[in-house]
Amino acid sequence: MARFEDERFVRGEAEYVDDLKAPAMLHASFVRSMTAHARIVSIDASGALELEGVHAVLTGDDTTELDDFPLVVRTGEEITGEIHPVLALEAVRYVGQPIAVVVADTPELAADAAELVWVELEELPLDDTQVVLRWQRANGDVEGAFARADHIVRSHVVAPRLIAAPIEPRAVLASSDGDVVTMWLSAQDQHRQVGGLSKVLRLPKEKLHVIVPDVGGAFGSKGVPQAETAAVALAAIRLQRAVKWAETRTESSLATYQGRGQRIETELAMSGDGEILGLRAHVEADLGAYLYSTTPVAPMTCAMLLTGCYAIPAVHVRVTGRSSNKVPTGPYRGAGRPEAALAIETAVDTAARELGVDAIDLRRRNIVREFPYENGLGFTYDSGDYEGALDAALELARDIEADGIGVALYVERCGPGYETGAVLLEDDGRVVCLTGSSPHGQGHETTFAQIVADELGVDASAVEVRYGDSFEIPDGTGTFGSRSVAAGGSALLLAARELKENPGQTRADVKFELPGPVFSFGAYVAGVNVDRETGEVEIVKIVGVDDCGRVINPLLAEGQVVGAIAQGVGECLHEYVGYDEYGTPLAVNLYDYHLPTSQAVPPVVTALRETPSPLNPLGAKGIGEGGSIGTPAAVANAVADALGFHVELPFTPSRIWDVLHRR
Ligand code: MCN
Repeated sequence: MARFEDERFVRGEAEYVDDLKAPAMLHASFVRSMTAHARIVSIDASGALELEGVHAVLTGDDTTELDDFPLVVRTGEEITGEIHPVLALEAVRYVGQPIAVVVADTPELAADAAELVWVELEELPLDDTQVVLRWQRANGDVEGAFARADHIVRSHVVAPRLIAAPIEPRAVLASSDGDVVTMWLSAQDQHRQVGGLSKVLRLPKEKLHVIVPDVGGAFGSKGVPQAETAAVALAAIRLQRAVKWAETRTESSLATYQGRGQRIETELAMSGDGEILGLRAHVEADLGAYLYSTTPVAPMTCAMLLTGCYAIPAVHVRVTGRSSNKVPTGPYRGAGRPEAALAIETAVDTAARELGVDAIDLRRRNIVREFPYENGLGFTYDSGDYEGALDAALELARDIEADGIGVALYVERCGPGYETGAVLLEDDGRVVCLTGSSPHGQGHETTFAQIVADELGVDASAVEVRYGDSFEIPDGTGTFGSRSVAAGGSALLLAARELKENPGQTRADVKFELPGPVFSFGAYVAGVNVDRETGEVEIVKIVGVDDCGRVINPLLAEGQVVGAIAQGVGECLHEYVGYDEYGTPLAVNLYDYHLPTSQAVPPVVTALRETPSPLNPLGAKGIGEGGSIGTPAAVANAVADALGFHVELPFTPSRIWDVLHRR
């Protein structure tokens, strides 16, 4: 079934935040730091305020009454980093950090006035890197495994910082009627925005109304509130006028939290016949200048998934997160899972090469076959058929002819947590669903309608799916971690079931809690040709076999896989944010930062397999991230197969050429 929502999108009838207008609306523009580290000596806004039509310039001094953004802290984490300030107080610590917000009659005037705000900065040398996050976990007899090992295989991988680059950058419209603050946000969902902003603004949740209209993509980057969102809300409260801010592409590149930024070292203790006896690993993450709520999440998720699809009895992993004079990192499609797959799959291929055994055989020798399986790092894999996925991928990849062929397995954590769902039977025969999970490209309106329609035995077109309004749907979790179908879909299924079983009842509300995360998985194969004269890597073909339990909509699920593979291709071939010695980012727009075009994306062959999850009534797991997890690991192994050694991502011509010439 094709997506219902697409008609609205292709006709240009979608309503994004920047399409919205409020009475007497003003516009905001930010004054940002042009240096990576400096002390703020003085800020003179008089020139800006003299312009007719400029209503206010707010600086750090106006934010002293605000609270901090909340922080997500997991068991055992030691976090000491500084929370991101709404507007810089005494210092700036990365290029792009918001210093002041100018509010004016038009966006153009606000931008012009922002240039008249005179900020005197005393430049400072880059900060010494500080450890701001520490975590470790050990399981089994690690010392013994390494003492017994016939070979110790060492490898490392780098996952460079990435820009999420959704088609629609961030956007905020805030207004206040003196009692309730209403905010329309381009965000992944309303609940985490309400949670974060109500704390920062010190507002009770019932005084903060968040509405998420149509959203043009996020890829993880609009999950939690960021400084600009709070600053625009503050301006609206101060002025008692509606204020809108729509981010430019350059701001999106500079100041939206970035993804990845990890380096992972692994050591495998191997027996002579190819058994993995133990794993030691160290995840080092560049977290940036400050912490946003979810900044520590990706390196933690990476660490806990480092055993991948393999039964490794003894494991010791450590996480060290460091500060830097860069914009903070945060979740980006995969959020730790691609890094983990890249690390363990590189390690396994390196082991095969060093031991002189076949890399597929080595995988089969160590693959997890019994479920549920506890991976020793705190995760229990609910169900799986890893070898079945591997066999299917190899079968589909048989015709690949290329200089190098790489294989990768992945396991993905989806969820856990709860989601809300309500189903209402209207007098006119329509069925209305309310879900706490709000889409930004995934196609919830179609998928959730299908789930409810199937259960009630009505046509899916009779089902309306509503989401994104914190007053209409006050409780919920949101869209991230490929959790929406497993958690939100299950809530709606159970609500529909309740209505079906109770004639006369017209509304059912369900809060469904996943008893634990569900673990999707897959097997990827990539073929690459490497031009040794130019260093150019051409991806010939990618095969992706993904298993997300029961599939609700194969067309949409496949769309998720293909989109995520394209994103993975970008990560492999061109995407990274470099910084110069002064901490200046070298990619600030889509001319410098190369997203994959249709020319870079090779033929993709996908197949969906279904191993149901026992943890929810749909038997579903997530598919939103799989392609971005399997692709970099498979392509990295293909490049290594072609060259005979591993190279760090991204495989740009200059890097490959350089490596070949140095060798
Ligand atoms: N689906 C299905 N059967 C399943 C699981 C999923 O048919 N068992 C289909 C459904 O159509 C569902 C879609 O796949 O709408 C995604 O569902 P799910 O895997 O539950 O993931 P979420 O809806 O929670 O989406 C989050 C995920 C993440 S984490 C990122 S990042 C991401 C992604 O989705 N960002 C995206 N996909 C994106 N797609 C678009 N277009 N834009 C983004 O920003």
